[in-house]
Amino acid sequence: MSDPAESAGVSGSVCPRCGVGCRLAPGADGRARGVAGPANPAGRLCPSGIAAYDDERERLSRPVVQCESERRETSWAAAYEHAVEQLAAIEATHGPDSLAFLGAPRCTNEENYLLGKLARLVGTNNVDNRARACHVSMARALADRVGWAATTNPLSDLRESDVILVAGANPAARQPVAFNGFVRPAVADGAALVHVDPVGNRTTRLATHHLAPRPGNDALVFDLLSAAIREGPGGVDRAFVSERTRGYEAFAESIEALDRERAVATAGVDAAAIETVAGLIADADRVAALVGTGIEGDGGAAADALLDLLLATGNLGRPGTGVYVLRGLVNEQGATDAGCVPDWLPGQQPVDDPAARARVAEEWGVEPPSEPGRTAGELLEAFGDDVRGAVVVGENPAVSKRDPAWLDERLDALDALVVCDLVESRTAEHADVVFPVAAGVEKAGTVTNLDRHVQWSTPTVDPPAGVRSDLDVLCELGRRCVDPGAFAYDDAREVFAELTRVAPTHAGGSVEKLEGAGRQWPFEHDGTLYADSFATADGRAAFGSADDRAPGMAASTPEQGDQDGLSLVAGGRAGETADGREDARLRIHPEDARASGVADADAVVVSDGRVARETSYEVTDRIRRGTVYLPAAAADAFLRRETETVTVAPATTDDGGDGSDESI
Ligand SMILES: Nc1nc2c(c(=O)[nH]1)N[C@H]1C(S)=C(S)[C@@H](COP(=O)(O)OP(=O)(O)OC[C@H]3O[C@@H](n4cnc5c(=O)[nH]c(N)nc54)[C@H](O)[C@@H]3O)O[C@H]1N2
Ligand SMILES: Nc1nc2c(c(=O)[nH]1)N[C@H]1C(S)=C(S)[C@@H](COP(=O)(O)OP(=O)(O)OC[C@H]3O[C@@H](n4cnc5c(=O)[nH]c(N)nc54)[C@H](O)[C@@H]3O)O[C@H]1N2
Ligand code: SF4
Ligand SMILES: [Mo]
Repeated sequence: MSDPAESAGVSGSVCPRCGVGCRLAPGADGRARGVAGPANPAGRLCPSGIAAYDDERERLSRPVVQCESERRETSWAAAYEHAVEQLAAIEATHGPDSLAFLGAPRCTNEENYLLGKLARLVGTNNVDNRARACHVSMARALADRVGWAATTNPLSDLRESDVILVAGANPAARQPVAFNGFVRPAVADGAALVHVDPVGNRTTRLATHHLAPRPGNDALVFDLLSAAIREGPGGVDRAFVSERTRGYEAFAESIEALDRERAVATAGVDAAAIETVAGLIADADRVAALVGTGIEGDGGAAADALLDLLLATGNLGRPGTGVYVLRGLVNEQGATDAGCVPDWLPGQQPVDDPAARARVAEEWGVEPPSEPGRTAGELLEAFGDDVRGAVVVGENPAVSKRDPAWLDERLDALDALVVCDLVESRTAEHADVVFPVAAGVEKAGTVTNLDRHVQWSTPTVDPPAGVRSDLDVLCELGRRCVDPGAFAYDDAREVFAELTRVAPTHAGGSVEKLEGAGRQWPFEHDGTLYADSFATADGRAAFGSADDRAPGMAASTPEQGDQDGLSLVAGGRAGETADGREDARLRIHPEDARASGVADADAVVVSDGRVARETSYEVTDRIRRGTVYLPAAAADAFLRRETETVTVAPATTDDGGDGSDESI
């Protein structure tokens, strides 16, 4: 495959390990070395990126099919035939909506685009990707109220911020190159760093202020800040509010009506600390917010309240302001932009928008279905019921906070499961056909990082003999399932060119124009979004209302969490220790440790009454009282059961202590 960007002087792959999008290439010792790019202008990498080429897992090199009870390797031709036969039979009997297409935050924009196109040409909008599980409420709040479901500003704008607010995230550990390259220098230059998180972590170490609310109460914190700012002089940006927004009066009334004393008690925050941070924001010229997965648990209230706070203070549309969605996976942003979602066509255009449908129809030759499809979660629930077949590309739904036995059952209930993966993943084990594919650093294409930079990634190592790219597999499935002409592409560049014609966000782009530094979409106005107007129907940003967020407060009495047990907060990812450095220790406040009688124990047992788990522990006053923290790997057993509170007790020495789940 020709590599058009090579001639434009672009080198290196985009790091496949997280959404920061650093560029890298193999170094002399086989480890990765950094190549300067928009996210790592100094060519830096974090330890995870340096290990980007070390994958110890055994790669698949030949397609695998399951026929009756026999599982065997086979030729590509036979595997395609088997997959297409099965999918076609399901479609013929049960209709296109009986199929699900799950992609691909680890794949390129072109691959995500093709997966969406395949689903829609088959006749269904049942296409979704994992990003929904990570940052959906912040992304959707941005889409609904200011225009685009994406980070508003370039990372480089953070150098101009006076206050950086980090909520529900640990970028010092999770997006380290972005944190060290853009947040740290801003703080060194005098910016205040406010960390809103019930648990102190590596990010808190650099913070100038730490607000540690009771989990799930960020909306109250942001509304309390808005209330305090409204009271003081000069905090509300009247000119911005009147020229650029709508709905301020109703928002102001709802803030006026907030029972602040009760809100402070419910959120469990210090009223004086709220006043201090409100003063900082009111006095600052430029405030930016960085948000992670920790604010996603309250149904979107925190995302809404944060946007209201930023809008009231005029902190959108200028360098140094805005919202950064700390996307987790390499192409989580791009999977959404390329249309791998059930309700949007490429370019974040609603599936029922006539103009978008016409644009797509002109390229595809047919109109996509107009009813939004089902989300990944809804599709999984329906596996074996009215969803009979699935194509899964670059994700592994069997790895999830859900009960693994339930997921195994759902996957087995399908009539056909087709999987593209590098390895025999837990999901691939259930598949009827597995296509072995190339990894991110082994293939060409574009990916979009957490600040909307679209970069061309060149292959920097050879894939194992015998594997193909997801792009090749999706083109072949498209040619066989739908229409040879609609999937006749020579390479990723041709697919990208089509994406630029279909998606308004990508209009005017070309691989050549991405050059070394990439480009932020919308390509026609890259840089800071909303400088002149918001991407809404009337060009104004919409305020929400604190009234819509009040039910949370009514439902809980202030001290409830503390009396019923300790609130469990989890972080990090399953399968690894929290930030690659810490072990799976429970963290607990000294007062809670004393009250639980564990101050001198060697280890503790964490229990929700039905499941118990033994861990080591750390007593620390950087976590709020009444809350305990467990890394995801250890917390999964509880999270799967939606446990919110746990008790902690000293471990007795004779109960095995192997750290495995035990029912009690
Ligand atoms: N229990 C538990 N579940 C979790 C989490 C947790 O902490 N605990 N975290 C959640 C979060 S934040 C996320 S983002 C998700 C992640 O969820 P997933 O992304 O679904 O999970 P993984 O198993 O990490 O990766 C998916 C698969 O993609 C394959 N892959 C990698 N690159 C490519 C490629 O280029 N092409 C193809 N076809 N395949 C590729 C990998 O081999 C792997 O099998 O998990 C969520 N689920
Ligand atoms: N090294 C490494 N880096 C990664 C990944 C990885 O696997 N390894 N995965 C990537 C992926 S897929 C993702 S999604 C990102 C995740 O990146 P983050 O979203 O930063 O993930 P966590 O480290 O789990 O941090 C979540 C934080 O939210 C806090 N929290 C929990 N509940 C609440 C609450 O109610 N309110 C507030 N304010 N905070 C709360 C937790 O205490 C925790 O500190 O990381 C990405 N980066
Ligand atoms: S910060 Fe993310 S993209 Fe950059 S090197 Fe580390 S893992 Fe890779
Ligand atoms: Mo994630």
